Amino acid sequence: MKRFFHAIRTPLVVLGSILFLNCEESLPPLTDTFSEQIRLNQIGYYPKAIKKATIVDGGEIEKFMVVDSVTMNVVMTGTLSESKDWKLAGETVRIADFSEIVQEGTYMVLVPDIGYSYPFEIKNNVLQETFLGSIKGLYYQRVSMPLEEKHAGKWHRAMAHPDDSLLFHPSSGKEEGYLSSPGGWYDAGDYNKYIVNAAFPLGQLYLLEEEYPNSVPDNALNIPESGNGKSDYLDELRYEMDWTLTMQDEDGGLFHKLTTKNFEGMVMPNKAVSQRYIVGKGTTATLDFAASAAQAYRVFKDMDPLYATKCLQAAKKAYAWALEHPAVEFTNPEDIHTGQYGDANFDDEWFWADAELFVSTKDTSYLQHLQTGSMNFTFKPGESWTGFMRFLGMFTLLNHKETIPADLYEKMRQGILNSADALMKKAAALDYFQPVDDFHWGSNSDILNAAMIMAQAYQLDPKPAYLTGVQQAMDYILGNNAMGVSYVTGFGDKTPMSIHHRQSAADGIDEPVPGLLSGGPNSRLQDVAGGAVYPENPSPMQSWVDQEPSYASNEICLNWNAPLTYVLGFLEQESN
Ligand code: 9MR
Ligand code: 9MR
Repeated sequence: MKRFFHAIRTPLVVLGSILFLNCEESLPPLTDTFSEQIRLNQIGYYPKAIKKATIVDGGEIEKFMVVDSVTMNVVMTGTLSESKDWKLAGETVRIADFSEIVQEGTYMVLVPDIGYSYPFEIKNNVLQETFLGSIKGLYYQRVSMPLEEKHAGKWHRAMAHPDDSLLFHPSSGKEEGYLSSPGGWYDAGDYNKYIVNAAFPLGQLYLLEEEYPNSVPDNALNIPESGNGKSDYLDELRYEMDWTLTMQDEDGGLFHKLTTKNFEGMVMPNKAVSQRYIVGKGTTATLDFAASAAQAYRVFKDMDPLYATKCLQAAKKAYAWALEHPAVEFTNPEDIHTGQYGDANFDDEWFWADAELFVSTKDTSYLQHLQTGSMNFTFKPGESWTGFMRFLGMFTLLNHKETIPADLYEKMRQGILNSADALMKKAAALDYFQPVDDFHWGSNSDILNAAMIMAQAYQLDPKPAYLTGVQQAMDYILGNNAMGVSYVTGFGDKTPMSIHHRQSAADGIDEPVPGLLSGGPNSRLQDVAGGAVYPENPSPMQSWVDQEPSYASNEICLNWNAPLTYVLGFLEQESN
């Protein structure tokens, strides 16, 4: 990056803090090039938040400044921390702490001999646009309808995948007939639809609505339903919920997925026309659906009581099927090669379904069933849809304290606080102040799921440290990380441009569809086989490439966007 002369300034002591007398000519000129050695939240910080930037390879440099990017006044001069060797990041860094700046504005961190950081804001509601953008990202995943220019802008696209007459694959247990199963969101960079990974993100998204009702009003998102007098958030979630309802068989069980036999090429949705099938039926899909549909009852009951009741009935019917089929594992049939979303352990799905159905129905048989199982409060990176569901069940029970026995409440409360404390301890010791030490496929979602636990702890016991833990996890996602990238497409100065997302790859538009979270560094590098090219032996936190073939590090996915939305929504409610 651009180097410049080290200007000599006269120190001046003002109100106990050392400022440098600022003559405009003494600041290095601002060019178009910002330093990639300065990592920070590229969107910005809440006034009261802890605010840190990471300076990579700064050598012996000890000072930093914060400059108001409008007036070019130096508003703070500070001392960098001691240098640290970060193993996960594979970097030597110093930290610039500028938490003392609470005045709203747009700023840059300036490090002599290194340069300026990207400009960022300090203000209340600093993440509101990113929050709304992450929900709009889901709109862009809509199946079975055209995205019109007035809602989708330059990412408008034609109708595709009506999904109204699908063949049953033998694994579904059906031999003849067709299923109509339109709508919902594409799972990820691929065009298939998977019940496990529809119900799980819905669960995370419903949680936000239950905790902070109507935080996204009508007309906030510019989606087709905007102007109907109802929350745009609920309109968007219902688009997915409606689809999952169609995947329930008459006997109550849920088909596992709606998919082609092989992944389609990197083409637009309307060019991806291979035959789609209804595949499999199993216990995880059925219980996950039961849980999310029971939640849907509570979320939709004021807006549309009839719809809410329909969801609850479907949930009970699914649960009844699961009681008859308590451990039917799904694995891909021989001729099906798309996402498996498999899981041989059903405990967390049972726990989640029991919790949601109990809270929605007050029927104590669900609670009794739940109490026969054990509870595991230890967060494990990489578990995602194979385990994180149990936390969703706990969050719901904790949010309905009055409905559960006091000892169960206390046990879970303590468990979540302990779990959050363990995560905070990790975050304090780990690179970039985030709580994950093992980087799997979708690591960004692990960081956000861990942040959900800290957010829950903050709701149970509002210690500022928990809020800081959540904020710093978001700082990581939005640019304070070992790639210096804000991982949300379109939000930040340096964002993923070549995501593994079929529409974004095929639409001829430079910018990818916005509001989508890249999976993030993944030390397993499974996509080398698919053509991704990494630097030699990347560190775990640098195992990410902005390349379209990198499905193991740079795809997008519903269960990654959902905790992004949850955490952004939480921060917008709690940080101002
Ligand atoms: O595009 C597919 C992506 O959505 C999946 O997450 C990923 C892993 O299942 O697989 C991708 O498809 C690749 C396939 O597995 C191997 N051949 C190359 C495909 C992508 O170009
Ligand atoms: O997130 C999933 C990851 O944990 C698995 O290792 C990977 C390969 O099976 O699949 C990922 O999920 C993909 C799914 O199978 C198909 N749609 C895209 C998902 C995100 O890459």
